[in-house]
Amino acid sequence: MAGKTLIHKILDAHRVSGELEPGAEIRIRIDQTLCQDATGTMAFLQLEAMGVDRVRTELSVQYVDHNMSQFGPENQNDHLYLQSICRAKGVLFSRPGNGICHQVHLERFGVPGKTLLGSDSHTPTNGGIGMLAIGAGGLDVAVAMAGEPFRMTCPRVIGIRLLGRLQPWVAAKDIILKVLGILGSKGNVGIAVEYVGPGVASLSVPERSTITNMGAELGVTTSVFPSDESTRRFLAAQRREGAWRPVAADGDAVYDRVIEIDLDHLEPMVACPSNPANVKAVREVAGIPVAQVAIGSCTNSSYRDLCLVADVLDGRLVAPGVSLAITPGSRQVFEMICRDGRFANLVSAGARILESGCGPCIGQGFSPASDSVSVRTFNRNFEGRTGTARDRCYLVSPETAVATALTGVLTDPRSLGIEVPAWEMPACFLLDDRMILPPAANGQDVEIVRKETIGTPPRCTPLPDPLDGVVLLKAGDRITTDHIMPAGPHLKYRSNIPRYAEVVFECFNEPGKATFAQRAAEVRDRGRSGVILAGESYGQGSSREHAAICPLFLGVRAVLALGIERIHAANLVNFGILPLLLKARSDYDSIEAGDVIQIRALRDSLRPGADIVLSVAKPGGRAVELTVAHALSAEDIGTLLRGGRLA
Ligand code: MIC
Ligand code: SF4
Repeated sequence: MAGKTLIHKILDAHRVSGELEPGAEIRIRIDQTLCQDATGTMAFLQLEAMGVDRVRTELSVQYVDHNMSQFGPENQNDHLYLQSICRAKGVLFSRPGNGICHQVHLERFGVPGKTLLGSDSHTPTNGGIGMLAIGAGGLDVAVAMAGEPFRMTCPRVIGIRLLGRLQPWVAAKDIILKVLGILGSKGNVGIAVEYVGPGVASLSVPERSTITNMGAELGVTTSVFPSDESTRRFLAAQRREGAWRPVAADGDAVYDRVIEIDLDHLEPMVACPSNPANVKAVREVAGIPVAQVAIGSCTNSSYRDLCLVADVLDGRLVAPGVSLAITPGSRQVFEMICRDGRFANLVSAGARILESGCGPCIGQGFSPASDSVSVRTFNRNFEGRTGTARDRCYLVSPETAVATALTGVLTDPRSLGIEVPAWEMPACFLLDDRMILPPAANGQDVEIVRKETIGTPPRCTPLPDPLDGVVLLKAGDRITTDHIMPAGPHLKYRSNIPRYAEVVFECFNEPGKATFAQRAAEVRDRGRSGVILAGESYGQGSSREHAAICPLFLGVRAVLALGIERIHAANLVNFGILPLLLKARSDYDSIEAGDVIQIRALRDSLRPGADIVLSVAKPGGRAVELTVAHALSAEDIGTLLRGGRLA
């Protein structure tokens, strides 16, 4: 029998049911969970609704990193609710200021060979330490906290074989950008990625985590590095050597596909507007004038990254046309650059230091000027995510970002003509876990702080049968969850569904016309369902389940698309929205907004693996039949018919 990939080995060790066959449905035990505040409030409201007294995982951590701008009371109302509910339910609470969930988890909690489920799509960051880390909707994480296994499709595994060694000024970010250029950001559902080969050893854990972090943009289930000597060194420097153990694929593991990347010949790469897979070599687009540079996010704000940036800026000044912002990934990173003097170099060079959190990555400030170029070390450059409409955002490594900040134009750092600063992993990071609060020994007596902006989880109603729906919107390809449910200034309404639902598909609203939300509510109030029509790769990006909850609140009960991304498809099922797959582009072309969709005898026709027939009618016209597919299991179908998982 052929050997196993590392991913299949960890899955096998955690398998509760199902066959370890790519494509098969399996259930796995979840050792650890993480939540962040923007998804966590709803996850804990759901945990409460399930009547769970105490979480049953080995470790669950709640972070506060997203909603920290605090315009109005909503953000801190969420923080206080989370702090109290974590105390009651047995969850560690990482206070605001302690850093970005993925970075802090890597530093303080990640364990090679264990499973981690997180209510954030970049949870696979901890794959850099050899964990099987998966992003999911908040409800799935709440169910895992309750001790239930996680249901998933056993993935096919692609092996990325790294050869050689990164050359000066070429970074881990360039590796993942290269992979994104090869695999693209759509159509990778049911796949996971594993890094192998002689080039792996030379990469430190922070570098590996940059790569696994941005695996989320491939749309794959997860990305994993083996745990080796470099992992041991990182854990030892975090004074967690006891958590280390070697994990790796079998020597004769068979991969679904192997992609080789020769690090010796890799060059600085850039993802051009407005998709992370729109990748070119920096040299091909160098010279574009840049108005702002942002360095940070869970992709690139480790101590290693900020040391490099500070050392390059030492004694220099940011170009006059550029505003440079830096968000340290964690309090550990922030405090270390303060104490080693690098903070002063950054300030003296004119950098604007923001607090340790997501910040500009999720449109919480630092939006670029109109018609200007923003260069960021982040992971997503979806249109408008910066908070500026029709933005032009380029994603690069910290090396390219700092070179650009100095010259004022997009710059290949090799052309700076200076030597790349040397860096070594410290023997010991600065350790101080006082900002991580333990839960109460007895949760019963904890008073839950529930201010007026904390709402309730959505109400579940069975899927209507027959389903009689109106196509509310014909959207194109690659609709992201940022298109469906914008963040930026609206992020603070995550605990208030009626208010947040007002901005569903806001980017498609036209001045002077009824908004999507108004049209949907009108159809809902006439007793009909809403239907969304979309092209390929619907629901890319964030794990936010609000991209299902808020449309549901507006009466949406079906999505018809050429393809739906993994986390979003699961969220749709969890909240009772039927995800249907069109068979051909010509089917997509034949349907328009305003058409009426009907499925008779829905309950009888929804069967695993069986197509279903819809009727589509133009307003006032004759109905034609259309056959569509779905990827629903028997359990999904039961969940949908009942009206979602909470039901
Ligand atoms: C993101 O990067 O888009 C987010 C904000 O972290 C999301 C989670 C959310 O929408 O709250 C994600 O990646 O899942
Ligand atoms: Fe935060 Fe950005 Fe990372 Fe999402 S991608 S967790 S918003 S830093």
